Amino acid sequence: MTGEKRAKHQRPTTRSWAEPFKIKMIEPIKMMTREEREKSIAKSGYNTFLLDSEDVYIDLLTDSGTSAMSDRQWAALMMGDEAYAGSRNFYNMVETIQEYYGYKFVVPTHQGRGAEHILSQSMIKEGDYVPGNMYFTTTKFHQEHAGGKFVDIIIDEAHKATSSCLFKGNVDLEKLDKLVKEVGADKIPYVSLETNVNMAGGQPVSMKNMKELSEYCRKHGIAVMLDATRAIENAYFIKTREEGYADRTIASLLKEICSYTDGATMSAKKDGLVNIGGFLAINDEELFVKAKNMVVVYEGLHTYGGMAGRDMEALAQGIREAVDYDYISYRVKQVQYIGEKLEDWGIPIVTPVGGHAIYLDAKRFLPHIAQKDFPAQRLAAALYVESGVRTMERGIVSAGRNAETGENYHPELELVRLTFPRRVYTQSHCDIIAESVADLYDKRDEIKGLKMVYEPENLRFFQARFELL
Ligand code: PLI
Repeated sequence: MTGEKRAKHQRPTTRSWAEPFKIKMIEPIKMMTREEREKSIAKSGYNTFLLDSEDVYIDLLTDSGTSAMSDRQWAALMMGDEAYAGSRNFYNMVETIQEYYGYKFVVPTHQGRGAEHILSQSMIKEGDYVPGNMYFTTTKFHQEHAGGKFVDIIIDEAHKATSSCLFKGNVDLEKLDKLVKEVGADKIPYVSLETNVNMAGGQPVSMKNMKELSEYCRKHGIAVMLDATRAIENAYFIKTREEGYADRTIASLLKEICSYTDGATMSAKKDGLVNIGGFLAINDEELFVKAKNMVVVYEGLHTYGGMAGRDMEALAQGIREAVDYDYISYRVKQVQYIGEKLEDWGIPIVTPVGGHAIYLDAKRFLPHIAQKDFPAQRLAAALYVESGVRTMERGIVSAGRNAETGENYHPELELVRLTFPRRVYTQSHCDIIAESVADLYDKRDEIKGLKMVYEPENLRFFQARFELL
């Protein structure tokens, strides 16, 4: 062996991690040519949401509904009781949610935004304020649709792309207190608390912060509603980063997180390891009755809420698997693995790396493109052309417009999200992804901006179209 060859295969100083599962079934993927990808992205209006999935090599658009289910979950599908009313799968799902999340009542929904809709309509009145630790697109939409005004109360550190803060998802209690003093607690139906804050880069909230928030809100008679979509990933960060929690199980941490809140909306398509499903879980019986009345109008009967019996059974099993330490530590470490590579290679990403995704910092990746020319949108399209890797814009397009003034929001963070489906891609895929980003970084000066040529009224990032400048 030559010295050069040996250097390529240096023995690592720490033991490698590996996927805690083996592959039983495969789904072939294909790589198109660069020219084909150029045509495909132009046809899709430079919006990765509009690409056909068949034209994608490695799909990092989202971790939502894209998980691989286990053999036990597939077996659970066969136990589906597809009764219109009172399916045994519903009761099994409810018992599992009660056991692991600890809430008293459960209203099933087809996915997270179904739960957000019902919660917002049940609790928010015209003219209310809904403080939250950074907005999420659908969550804020439903809060505003119900007549509320979202107020960002996340710590300032969350809006910085690079930071050494280990809990960038934390609520700034002073910001909350200022709002309470300004508008009065009776104008605040609840604080919207998201775990592993998606738009901040998958950043966790500390247990200490949740406890303090809960104490503050209970004192002022304000409810705390959790977005539990990635609460299990948050629990992993508490275990590994926050003092005093290292010996705790993920399940017990999840239950403690929920204990500081009065209810939760959940997109089961993430932590829940299923392809569809969600729920609203609450402790207040009056609110439960109201939500149950509403679910039958918008989602389906209160014992399925838009899910098939088999989906509810798969979710019950998925929750049990998601709190397994070996699974969740692999899940987060896979993301960290790519993050470390990119950081080592000097590629600008959001740090610390979060739980479900790597976020490229488009402002530093493409400093020559002004925010009005959609640098992150352009970067996502360019990465697809470079490598067939599909990602998503999380910047000025996703932020949308101020509903009152019609002006574009200009978020501090202009990001491209590389989101990892759970249990889908291997470490070799991770290597390809990191190398693709690095190759594109070398060519960054050639990339120019975009102009928007079609803008839908709501949640524009899903369907907006662009042309090259
Ligand atoms: O996509 P839904 O309707 O099941 O869930 C909406 C939703 C609510 N909260 C949070 C934090 C989310 O991340 C979320 C959906 N996220 C998507 C689709 C994503 O790609 O991140």
